Amino acid sequence: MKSKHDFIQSPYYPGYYTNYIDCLWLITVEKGFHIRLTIVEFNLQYDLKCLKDYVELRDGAKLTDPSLGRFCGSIYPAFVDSTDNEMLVRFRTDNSVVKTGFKASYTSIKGNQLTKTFTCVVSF
Ligand SMILES: [Ca+2]
Repeated sequence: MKSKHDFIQSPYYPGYYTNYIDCLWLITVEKGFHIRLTIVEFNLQYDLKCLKDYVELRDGAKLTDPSLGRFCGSIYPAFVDSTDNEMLVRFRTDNSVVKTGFKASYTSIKGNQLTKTFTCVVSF
């Protein structure tokens, strides 16, 4: 069984990654748990549609599973949660311009712990 807390990072991190990378990480946690991926550092080549260098997260084990987002440049969410107990992370780079890449941690969360409640009251 995998540990419940671990890191993934781009090749050579914190050094510069290389061109023509296509990395896949399949994160699996115990059934009945979800995955929360938290990005710690993120510095990729930027382009408007994230077609050059990018990290894309899939809500499942396959590249055809729904995307949880594609990120590049230095714009990324605080964390991303999977629906079930698998998440596929893909890191691709094109043929030019390299940066320091990314580091992310993930943890498993019991189903009902993902539920968030939020209340906001504005008084004048
Ligand atoms: Ca590039």
